[in-house]
Amino acid sequence: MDRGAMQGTRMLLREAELPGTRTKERIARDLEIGLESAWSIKDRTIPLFNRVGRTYSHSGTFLGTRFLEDMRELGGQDVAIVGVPLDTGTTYRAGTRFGPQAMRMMSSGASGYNFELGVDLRESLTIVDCGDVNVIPANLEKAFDQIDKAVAYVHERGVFPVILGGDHSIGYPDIRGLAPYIDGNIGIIHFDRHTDMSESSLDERMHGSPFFHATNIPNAPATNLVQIGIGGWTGNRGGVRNARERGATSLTITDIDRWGVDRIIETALDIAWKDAKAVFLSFDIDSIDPAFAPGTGTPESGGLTPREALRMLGLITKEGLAGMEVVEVSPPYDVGDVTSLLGCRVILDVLGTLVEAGKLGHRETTVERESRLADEAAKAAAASD
Ligand SMILES: [Mn+2]
Repeated sequence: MDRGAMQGTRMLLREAELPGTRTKERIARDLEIGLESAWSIKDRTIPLFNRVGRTYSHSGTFLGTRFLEDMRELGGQDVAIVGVPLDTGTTYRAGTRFGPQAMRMMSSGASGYNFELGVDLRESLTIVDCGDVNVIPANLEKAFDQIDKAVAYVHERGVFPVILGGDHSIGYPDIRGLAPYIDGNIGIIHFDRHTDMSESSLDERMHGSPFFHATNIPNAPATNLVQIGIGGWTGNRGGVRNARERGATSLTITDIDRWGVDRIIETALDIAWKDAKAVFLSFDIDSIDPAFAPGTGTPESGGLTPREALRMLGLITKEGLAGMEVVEVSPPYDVGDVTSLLGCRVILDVLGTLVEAGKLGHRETTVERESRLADEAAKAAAASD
């Protein structure tokens, strides 16, 4: 057979004849608006933020907010949604790379208004969705560099980050990106069934390691780390030893049952805020009982109920936060999207509480409301004349 007569041979040659101009232009544009990657990324055509669109376009943006295509425009908004579609830090069941997209999709059912809080997020906050960080799934350290740089950029621009995970390994770069912007110590309030404080798992810094490495950061001491919901049969003794030796605080479900939510959170806040300038919230969805949140990689029975967790979040958030992450939502294991829905609920409740407590965005004061109503009445009167 003549090799040249084969379509395969002809098409190998044809590819070289196809133009690449538009592709080159798109890459150049994406780099400009998606910003330069971290130093460790060898392929310099990969931008820091994924601009291609494939990660969010199937699911829409979080709460239908504006997609901030040009990251140079970040600044002046209240909240930046940042997706981190990573699951190669999992040690058991993967799938959390689909977490950001699933939470964005489930957020589309929310109006932004909450009856119990009396808050309308769309009126009080300017939220932008920054799309996803370009993570490097085959190299967690490079992924951490990307996440750290992306999160640092959001803090540098003075915007409150809401990080959609992703497995819990991202907790380390999320805090590493925040630490330089806090003029003092950072407290961490961490909901989880696991301490996530092993130095490594399977020889790498995986999703069981974020708080070992985060608390090595000089202004994020373990003495300001409070872990809520620890227990069950999937934990790791190395992590427990590190938590003990470093002086982290563990609170169990039994503690919550015995002392009650209000007293437990009072204690948690005292410890997290002791001589600290800011508190970061790390919410692992596996802290919730798998009856309510089955879509996660390392489920552990006997966890928190959503009502307990939401009440605790309300009390914690009232004191203010410097950023938050929701991690370990794993849609392939989910049932009826209930886990993604709960992940969204956690975010919405935190944002609503921050607004209600006057810690973020703008809540209309009584004086402002009266003057707005007077303005509106005057306009209506003028229109009817
Ligand atoms: Mn965790």
